[in-house]
Amino acid sequence: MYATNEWSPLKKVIVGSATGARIPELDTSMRLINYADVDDISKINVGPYPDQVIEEANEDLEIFCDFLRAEDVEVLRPQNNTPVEYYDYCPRDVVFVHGKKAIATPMPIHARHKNYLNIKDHFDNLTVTYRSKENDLYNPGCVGNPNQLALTEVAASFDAANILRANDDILYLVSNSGNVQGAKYLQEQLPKTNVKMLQGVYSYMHIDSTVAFLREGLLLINPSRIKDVSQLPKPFCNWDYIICPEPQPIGHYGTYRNSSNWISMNLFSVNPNLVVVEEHQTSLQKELKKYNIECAMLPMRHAITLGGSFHCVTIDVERG
Ligand code: DAV
Repeated sequence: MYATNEWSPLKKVIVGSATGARIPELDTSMRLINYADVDDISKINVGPYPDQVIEEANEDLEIFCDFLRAEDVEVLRPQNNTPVEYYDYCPRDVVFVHGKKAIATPMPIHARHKNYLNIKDHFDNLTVTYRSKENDLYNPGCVGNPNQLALTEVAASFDAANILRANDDILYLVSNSGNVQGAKYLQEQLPKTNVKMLQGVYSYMHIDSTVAFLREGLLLINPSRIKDVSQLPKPFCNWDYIICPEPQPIGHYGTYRNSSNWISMNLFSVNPNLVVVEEHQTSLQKELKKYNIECAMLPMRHAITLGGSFHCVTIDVERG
């Protein structure tokens, strides 16, 4: 049996690639999903990321792959079959894996609708979900207003990075990158699993800089977004929790910025006692040590520039 959680011993993983990474034209979906918190979009760089960013990000990804191989993990990489309209840096966003089931999710950004093509051959049986391109899927009122989400409910729409797995239970963040219809669709796909929605804590992209699962009954929370664990649905509100220490800022390249400093907590579990953490996050390392969790401290220089650290740049294809 394949494990269906975030922490069981890792056997096989896809690690992303920065090659070809670019920022697409700001159509409605890009404008509202990625930049709802930006008033003036005239300064957003469109086009390929600078060569330096791509080269350094790829160097750090190679170091990460070598580390994983030394831990006896089989490492797969995106193929270069399809031109990259956005990026292959964060496969986590693109395909949701639950045991032997893999779902290419209905991603809200149009430029990512074909993102799964460069990793599809790594799955035996990939379900590709219908993705709406209708304008009424998007809510222009979200700009500058985190209380209004970017997605309406006319169709299921979500990035796989809005989800965390804990065996029989799944935590699904409702935010600009995942709507309630998306959680319902996921529940239909996984009838034996309880899909629990997390709402009203973080409006922007993805769950994995807000909550991390470390092992059965233990999670890490971002105290700037989750003021009290009672905000989490059952059973997670009853788990033990670690409050993530303040991030150590690592900066970003020029005006390219795709995440908050809380990408510091975007860690990736090799097993319940070993996680990979960005190398400057020593306060987090100390905190995890108290729970017998060792941190492999590795570089990820463009985590903020490109909007992803070790959880984002992976898909754990097999754990057990
Ligand atoms: O905290 O800015 C990071 C997105 C990670 N996939 C943040 C969201």
